Amino acid sequence: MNMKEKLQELREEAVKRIQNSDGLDQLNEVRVAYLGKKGHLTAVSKSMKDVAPEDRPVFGRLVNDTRAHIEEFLEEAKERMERALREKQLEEEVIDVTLPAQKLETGHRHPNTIALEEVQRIFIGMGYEVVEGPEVEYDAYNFTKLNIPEDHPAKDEQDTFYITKEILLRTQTSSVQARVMEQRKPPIRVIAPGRVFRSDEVDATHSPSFHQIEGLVVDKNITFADLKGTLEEFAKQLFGPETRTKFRPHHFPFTEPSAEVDVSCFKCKGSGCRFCKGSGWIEILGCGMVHPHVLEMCGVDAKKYSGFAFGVGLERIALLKYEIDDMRLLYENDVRFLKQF
Ligand code: 2NL
Repeated sequence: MNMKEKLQELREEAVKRIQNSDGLDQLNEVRVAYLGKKGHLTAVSKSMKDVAPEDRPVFGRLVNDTRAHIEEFLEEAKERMERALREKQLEEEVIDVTLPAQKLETGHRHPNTIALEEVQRIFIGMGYEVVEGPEVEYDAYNFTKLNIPEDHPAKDEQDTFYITKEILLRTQTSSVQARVMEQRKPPIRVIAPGRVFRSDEVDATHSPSFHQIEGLVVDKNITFADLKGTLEEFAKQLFGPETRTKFRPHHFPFTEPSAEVDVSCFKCKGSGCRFCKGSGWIEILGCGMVHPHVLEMCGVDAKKYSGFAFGVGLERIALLKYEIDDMRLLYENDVRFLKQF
């Protein structure tokens, strides 16, 4: 067989194998077998030395033509296979835009949060600042500086979560206000919202962990009239403009005089209903003029300054405002419940 016939044969063989190739890997095998360093065509071109010098240009051209022809076929086959692969992929990855979308489950603000934001809005509007403090607190800030003596029943281990003799989970956010009085000079106008802890059994109106918002004003010439006007305005903004308030004398160790505040029932307007248990009044908070001894223990000159303070239960406000009859519902965080407010 002469060289020309040999090349012709190689070329036909290669084309046949290209046409029979199944996939890019097989195609590459053909390329290596014919065009590779140890391939058939390379072997043929190495036999150039056996060709008569005058025939070498013709032979050389023939080898190059054969190589080009095989390369062209390979390239064509490669493109065809890649196109087929892409088409198959596109077909498999079709997105049905008419399918219903996956629903995004969003949460809902907790009734406590809604009530807190409402109370904050009211007091910020009256020029108050919102302050926070630690939930793990010194006995000194939680009790001693607030005029709660060693033998006071509130300090009983039955009621309070002690960590050590001096450190406990705060039972009221007054501890934050005691810290504020120590750190700042009057005028002071703050509310302190936060979580408090008491060793209480869980029932419809009690929980070992709940939330309080306490307020404190200290300045020159602060009187009970300021306290009364402030809390009346608060009640009107929270429960509606026709709300009336009633201050009943009470006792707290940290205030003197002290009072509890009732608001006229916002359901029956005071005529008596199931909601206010027939009395026409609903108790909402405790308050009083800061005891001079408390001012002094917190570093405030009681001869120069006076102040008032108050405390409300956040859960109590949320239960009343949204007419929820069991506090435990507030802690279950069932989104079907939360979404109602
Ligand atoms: C309630 C009502 C109250 C205060 C909290 C307070 C804070 C300081 C000084 C004086 Cl730093 N008083 N807070 C005053 C009156 C009532 O809470 O029902 N508490 C059990």
